[in-house]
Amino acid sequence: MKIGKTTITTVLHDITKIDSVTAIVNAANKTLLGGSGVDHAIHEAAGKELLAECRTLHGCETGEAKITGAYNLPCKYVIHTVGPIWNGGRQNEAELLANCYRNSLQLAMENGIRSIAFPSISTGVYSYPIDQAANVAVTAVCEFVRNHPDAMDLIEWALLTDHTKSYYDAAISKAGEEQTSMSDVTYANNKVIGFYHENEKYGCFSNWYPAEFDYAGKHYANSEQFMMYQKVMMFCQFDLGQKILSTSDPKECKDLGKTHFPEFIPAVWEKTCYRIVRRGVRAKFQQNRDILDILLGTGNAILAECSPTDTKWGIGVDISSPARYDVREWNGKNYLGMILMEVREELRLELMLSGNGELKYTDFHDAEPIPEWNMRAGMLKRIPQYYKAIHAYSDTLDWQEKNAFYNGELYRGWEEAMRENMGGGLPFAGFYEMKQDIYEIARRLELLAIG
Ligand code: AR6
Repeated sequence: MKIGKTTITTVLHDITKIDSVTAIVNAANKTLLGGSGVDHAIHEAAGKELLAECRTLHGCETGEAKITGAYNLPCKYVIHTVGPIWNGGRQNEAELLANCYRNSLQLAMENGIRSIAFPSISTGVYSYPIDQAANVAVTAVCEFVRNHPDAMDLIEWALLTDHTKSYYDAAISKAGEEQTSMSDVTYANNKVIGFYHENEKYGCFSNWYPAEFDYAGKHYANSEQFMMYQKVMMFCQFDLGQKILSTSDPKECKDLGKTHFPEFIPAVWEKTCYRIVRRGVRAKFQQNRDILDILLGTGNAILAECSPTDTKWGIGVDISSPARYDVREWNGKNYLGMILMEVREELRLELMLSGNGELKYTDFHDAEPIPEWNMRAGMLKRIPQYYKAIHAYSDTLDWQEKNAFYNGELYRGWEEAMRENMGGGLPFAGFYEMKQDIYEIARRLELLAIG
C-alpha cells in the first residue's frame, strides 16, 4: 500500500537479516537489557556492544522508544520500544501499542531515517491478540504517515510466519480500501488548480490582483485592501484604516494590516476572518465579469492557494511541487481556495437565476429597505443563511455588547442605541459590512425562491 510517497508493507523475514532498511525496531522490555523472542535474536545478531550501549539508556517506559547503533546487524540503527503486556484490553493496551509505533517513527524521522522494519510488537511473550495488534499497528502507522507525508519511504513489518503475516496483510488491505475511497471522493470529478502570484495564470484568484469593487459604501482597489481594512477596523483602528484605503498597493495594504496595535485580539480575527474575506472576494468577482468568467471556467476543480509558507489561507505547498495536486499532501487549510470555491458555486447559480445573464451589485444605501433588517439579530441568526454573516460582526463584540445586540432590534434598536450611547461617534466597525452581507443574502434567497 502507498500513502503519498511512503510504501507500507509486510515481508516474511527474520528481522535481524533485513538489509533493505536503515533501522529495525526491537520489541524490548523496560530494562532494555535483552530477553527472549525477537529481543534475544536482535541482541544475539548485533553482538555485545549493543547490550553495552543499552546499559547507558537506563531503561524505557511502555509505549516509549529509544535509539542505538546496530553494530553487527545489516541496518544502521536499532529503535527499542516496549510494548504493553496484554491484560484483557482494559489497561489502555491499544493506546500504548499505538504509542510504540508513533514514538518509534517519530524517533526515526528525527534521525533522518527513511526506511524501517517493525516486528509484531507485543504479540509473542506479551500475548496481545494478533488480529487486534495488527489493526492498532497499521492504523497508527497510517496516521503517522498522513501527518508526516514527507518523512518515510518504506515502513514494513518483518514477520516470521505466514500466520502472523496474514493478519498484518489483512489490516493493510483494509486501511488501503479506506485510503482509496478517500481519494476516489477527492478526485471523482475534480482536478486541482493551483494559483499564487497575481501575475501568473489564474493570478486573478490572488487577493493582490487589481480588481476594483464596492462594498457597503466604500470603494476598494483589490481584495487584499478590503481584507486589511476590515482587519484593523474590527479593532477600531480608524487612522490605520484610512491609511490602508489611501493606497491601492496590495503589499502596502498588507504591511499596514500587520501593524502591531495593543487592541488586536488574535482569537477574534481567527473567528471572523473567513467570512470577512469571503465578502470581499465575492464582491470582487460579482463586480468584475472578466475574472468571474475565469472563475466559472474552472468548473468543479479544487482551487489551491499555493503559498509554500501560508498554512492558513494557502496549502503550505509550493506551486512548483507536484504535491499540490494531492490534497492529502497539503500542509495548509487553504482558506482562500475554499472561499473561491464557495463564491464560484454561489455566483454561478445566481447568474443562472438572474434571467439576464448579469450580476448586479446594489449598495444597501441605495437599496429598498428589506424586512430582514428590521428583525432582531438574535432572531435573524436562527436562519442558517444569515448565521455566519451575523457572527462575523457579533464575534467582535464583548459579551455585554453582544447581549444588547442580540436582544435589541437589529437596525433601529442597535444602530440607534449605539449612536446615543457613544455620542454619535460610534465605532461601526464591521457593522455596515454585515448589513451589506444581509442585503446580499436576502437578494440571493429571493432569487432562489423564484428559481
Ligand atoms: N524476526 C522477526 N520476528 C521475530 C523474530 C525475528 N528474529 N523473533 C521473534 N519474532 P516477542 P513481545 C516475532 O515475544 O510480545 C522479550 O523477552 C515473534 O514470533 O519477541 O513484544 C522482551 O524482552 C512474535 O510474533 O515480543 C520482552 O520481555 C513477535 O516477534 C518481551 O519478550 C514478538 O514477540 C516482549 O514481548
